[in-house]
Amino acid sequence: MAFEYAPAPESRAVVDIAPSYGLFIDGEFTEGAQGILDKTVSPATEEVLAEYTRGGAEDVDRAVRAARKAFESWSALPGRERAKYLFRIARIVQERSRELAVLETLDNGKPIRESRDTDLPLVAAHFFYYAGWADKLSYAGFGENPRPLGVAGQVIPWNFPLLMLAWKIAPALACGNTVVLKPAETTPLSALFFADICRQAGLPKGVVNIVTGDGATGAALVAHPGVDKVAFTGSTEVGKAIARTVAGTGKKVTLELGGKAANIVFDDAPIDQAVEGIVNGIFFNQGHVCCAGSRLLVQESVADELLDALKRRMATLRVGDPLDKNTDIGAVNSAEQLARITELARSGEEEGAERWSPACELPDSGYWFAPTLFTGVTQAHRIAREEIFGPVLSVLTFRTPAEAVEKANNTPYGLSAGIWTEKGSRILWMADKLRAGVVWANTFNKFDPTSPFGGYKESGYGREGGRHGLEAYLAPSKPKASEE
Ligand code: TXE
Repeated sequence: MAFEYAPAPESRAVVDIAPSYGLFIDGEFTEGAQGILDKTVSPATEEVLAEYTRGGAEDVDRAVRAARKAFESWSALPGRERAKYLFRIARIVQERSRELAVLETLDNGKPIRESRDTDLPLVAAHFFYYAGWADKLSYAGFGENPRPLGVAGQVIPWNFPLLMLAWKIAPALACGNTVVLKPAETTPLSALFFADICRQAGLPKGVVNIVTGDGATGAALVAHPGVDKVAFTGSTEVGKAIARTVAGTGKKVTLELGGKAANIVFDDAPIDQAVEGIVNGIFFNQGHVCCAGSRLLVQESVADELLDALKRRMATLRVGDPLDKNTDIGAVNSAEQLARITELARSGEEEGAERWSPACELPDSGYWFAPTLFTGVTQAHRIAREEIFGPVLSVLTFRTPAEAVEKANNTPYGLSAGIWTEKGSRILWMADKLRAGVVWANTFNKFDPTSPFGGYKESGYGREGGRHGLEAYLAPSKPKASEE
C-alpha cells in the first residue's frame, strides 16, 4: 500500500517578530552607534524575517561597562538568590517554548521536531541544572569560596542558537559573572527574544547584554580589556584568531571548535540500531553539528549489509519545509554554508569517491542539500579530513579494532566518536584509545546538561556542561593557611 504523506505544518502565527531590533544593553533595547541594520532571512524561503542592529566597538564598550557595573551587585548576591532568577528563566523558557521553537526553526532552518523536542527542552534543562549549582559552588571542588571571574564575553554560532546561548549564559550567571553575548549573524532572533525573557524574569539590568553583529563585533568583544573571560563556539580558524588575541592578556578562554567524528560500527553491532545512530549522527540538524558523526568507519565484513540498510533508511528521510512536523532534514542555514558543502562534496567526486543520494525533490527557493553518502573514501580525501558541516557522510572501512582506532584518530580534530558493538570490553578499550572528548557507545548525539562536552587538538579546549562547565567561570579560592 502506498504511503500517503499529509503535511502537518506548525503555526507560524505563534511567534510575533518585530520588523527591527536594537541591541540589548543595560536592560534596554537601544540603537547601535553605527546606525547599521542587517537583515536575517529564513533559509527555507529566503524571506526577510527582521532587521537587526550591527553592534560596533562603541556598542561593545557600552555593553561591557553595563556588565561590569552589574557585576558588583550580581556577584554579591547569595547563590540561592541568583538561583531564583535562573529557575525563573528556565520556567519562562518552558512556558514560551512553542513560540521559541518556531522562531528558532524560522531563523535557523532546522526541523520544528528538533527545535521542539531537542533544542528547547535542553535550553530549559541547562537553566534548571545550573540554577541548582548556584548555591552549591563551595561543594563543587573549587575551594570553599570560589569567586566569579567578572564579565564574560561570549560569541556563539548559528547551528544551535538558543542552546549555545544556554550553554554559555546559564553557568556564567550561576557562578556570579555577568555577560555580553554576541549571537551569529544569520541567527540573531532567539537571543533577542531571550533578552525579553531576562526582563520578564526581572533579571537585574546589565547582568545579560546581547550585542548582535558580525565577526568584527565578535572580535571587538573578545579584545575588550573589560572582558575577563572569553567563551567561543565556532570555526577552528576563528578560534585560533581568538586564542592569539587573548594570549598574554590574562583572560580565561574556552574554545569549542570543529570536529570530524568517527562513528565506528563493528560486525557484532545490531544493524538496525546502528543505522538509526548513523542517520541521527550525520543528518540531525542538517549535519550542522560540531560533533556530527561525519565519518562512518564500518568493519569490512558487514559493510555491504550495513550500507544497504543505510541507503534504505536514507530513502525514507523527508527533506523540506522545516515547519512541517514530519520533516527530517530542514534547510541549510545560509547560502555561504550551502556553497561550502557543495564545494566539499564536489571535491569528493573529483578525488574519486562514489557519491549517492536518495531520490528527493528539493524546494525551489531557499538553501537545500540532499542527504548524501560517499563510499570508496580514503583517508587522503578532503571529505575524510575536513569538516563539511552538512548532511554528507564519508564511509571508510576497517578490519581490526586497532585499525579502527588508528583511522578514527587520524584527524586534526578530537571532539567526539561513536562505537557500535555488543562487547562491553571492546567499548572500554576503544573509549580509552580514542582521542575524543566525548565517546558514545551504541548511541550518538546524546546531550545532557550534567555531562561535560569539549574537545582535544583542533576541536578546542575547556569543557562546557556538568560540574566541569563551572570551572570555566570560577577563580578558585585561595587555600587556607593550614592547607598550604
Ligand atoms: O563560523 P565562524 P562560520 C565551522 C563549520 C562551518 C565553518 C564556518 O565547519 O562550516 O565553521 O562557519 C563570530 N572574532 N563551525 O563562518 O565565522 C561570528 O560572527 C570573534 C563549527 O559561521 O567561526 C559567529 O558569531 N568572533 C561550529 C561565530 O563567530 C568572530 C559552529 C561563529 O562564526 C570572528 C559554526 C572574530 N574574528 C561553524 N569572526 C561548531 N564548533 O559548532 C567571526 N566571529
